[in-house]
Amino acid sequence: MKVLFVYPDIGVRGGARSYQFGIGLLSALLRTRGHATSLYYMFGDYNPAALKRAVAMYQPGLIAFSAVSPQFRFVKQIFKDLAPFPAFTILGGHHATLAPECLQTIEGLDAICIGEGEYPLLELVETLERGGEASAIPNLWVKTRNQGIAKNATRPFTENLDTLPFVDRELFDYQAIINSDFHTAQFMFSRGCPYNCTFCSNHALRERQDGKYVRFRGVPSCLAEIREVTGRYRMRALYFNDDCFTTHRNFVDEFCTRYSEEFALPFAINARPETLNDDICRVLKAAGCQRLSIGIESGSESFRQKVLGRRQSNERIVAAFAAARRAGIKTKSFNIVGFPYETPAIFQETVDLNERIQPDSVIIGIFEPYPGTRLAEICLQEGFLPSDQPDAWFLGRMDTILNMPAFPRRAILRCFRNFAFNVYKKSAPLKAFFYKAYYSAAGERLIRLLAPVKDLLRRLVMGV
Ligand code: B12
Ligand code: SF4
Repeated sequence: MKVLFVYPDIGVRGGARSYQFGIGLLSALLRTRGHATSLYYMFGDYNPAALKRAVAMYQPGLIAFSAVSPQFRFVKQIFKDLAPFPAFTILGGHHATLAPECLQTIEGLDAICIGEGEYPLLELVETLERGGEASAIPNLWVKTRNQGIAKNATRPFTENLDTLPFVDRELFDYQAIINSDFHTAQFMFSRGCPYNCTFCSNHALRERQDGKYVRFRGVPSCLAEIREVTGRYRMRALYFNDDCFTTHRNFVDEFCTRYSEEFALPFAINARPETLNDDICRVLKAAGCQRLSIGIESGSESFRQKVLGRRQSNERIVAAFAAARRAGIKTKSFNIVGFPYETPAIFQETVDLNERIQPDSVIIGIFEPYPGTRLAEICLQEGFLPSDQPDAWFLGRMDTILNMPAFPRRAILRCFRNFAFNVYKKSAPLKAFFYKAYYSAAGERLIRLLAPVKDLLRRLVMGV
């Protein structure tokens, strides 16, 4: 059967193209079973006419949408503008998994998939191909002829990730993605995260299926994929986009030893502070790790523990950044402003902690309530949200939808715009001014204008 994937990536800050690992895996598995796949990547602006042409030209037997919550409203719009489609339609990804009731809100959408989609999608394709009934496939919610919805239970998480094929990068214009992302190729070697931060989707995803949630691929499989990708595309660096690459020390040791025997490309990873010390940083550096992205999220120890579910002291965070610096690895901190119950005074502690640590670069976003998360529930209970319909909750992490008298919108925006400037204004005024422009109201236009020299700017500001 011919399957057309649709990946909306509309209006996302920065204008870089992105790769979607979920679609990459689904496509790879379908292809190994002899099915044909194609992709309509809706990048930049919303353009339904071009999708209509793509459907007419490709004539798929199945149209498979993938969307995170902030992109769901575009999927809805696509159906308003183009339905009925001449094929069975299904939506998967984080939004369908965490807010499955969304199926009812789209006329013309036939089904949604909850959780990992490889085997549910394969089963759907094979069922449709032989003219069978799709309503009993585990993980799928399917609209029935009598206006009802068949809600099937989920199967367990795929236990051994090595049994899955490598992601299909050919489906996307993968070289263009590398080029637009600082000449970096991205990989994911694991699924799940052992922590339970209340603002992140992980704790909600873990509850959607049974079985082991945190899984890593074996090192030989990771290296084989790197070998294949570096052999096929041009790049200057790699980014291992796992939620926490350093979750298992054994994995890090084995990976680093074998990676450095074979590859010379620098790489970057994400890590939790409590997994970092001098020893692991030395191992990472020796293998080529050039940057560590570490979540601080909030600089207030008590707020982090009580509201965000992150039990770690400020001293542990400071020690993690210091260990990376001693090893010669650049650092980047992730921060959020506008959490429920946050106040300007609590946020000031985030500025203070970053000022003390002086990461090589910082990034900040405005809190968004992702469906199914504890913090989204709290926002609803406390009346911080204007409606209970998630479609309206997302503003690209650059504005807030929350109505909190103790931290009004204008104050949140001010904190967001000035955060990085305040972190660096004493230690690195030039960097501080660059960040001021980057996070200003005109920042998005500036980013696009400076796109041709963004590599140079990144080296100047971040050192990598
Ligand atoms: C890598 C990543 C990115 C990358 C790649 C984008 C992408 N869409 O994958 C980049 C950096 C570009 C990115 C950007 C954004 N991201 Co992001 N990202 C991640 C991350 C770390 C991993 C996702 C991943 O690759 N997982 C592995 C793959 C294999 O799993 P998967 O994508 O979920 O796909 C599986 C299933 O969902 C399902 N499935 C998926 N699609 C479909 C379709 C069909 C038809 C079927 C049947 C099944 C199916 O089957 C797949 C295979 O099992 C997650 C956190 C996490 N650990 O999940 C956040 C996450 C997905 N991102 C998130 C967000 C909010 C964003 C942004 C909106 C942020 C922003 N404002 O800029 C953008 C949106 C970009 C976009 N258009 O999608 C949120 C989404 C929350 C939510 N409820 O929707 C997450 C969960 C992080 C969080 N805060 O909790 N992201
Ligand atoms: S450590 Fe990061 S990825 Fe893991 S649950 Fe917390 S925010 Fe999510």
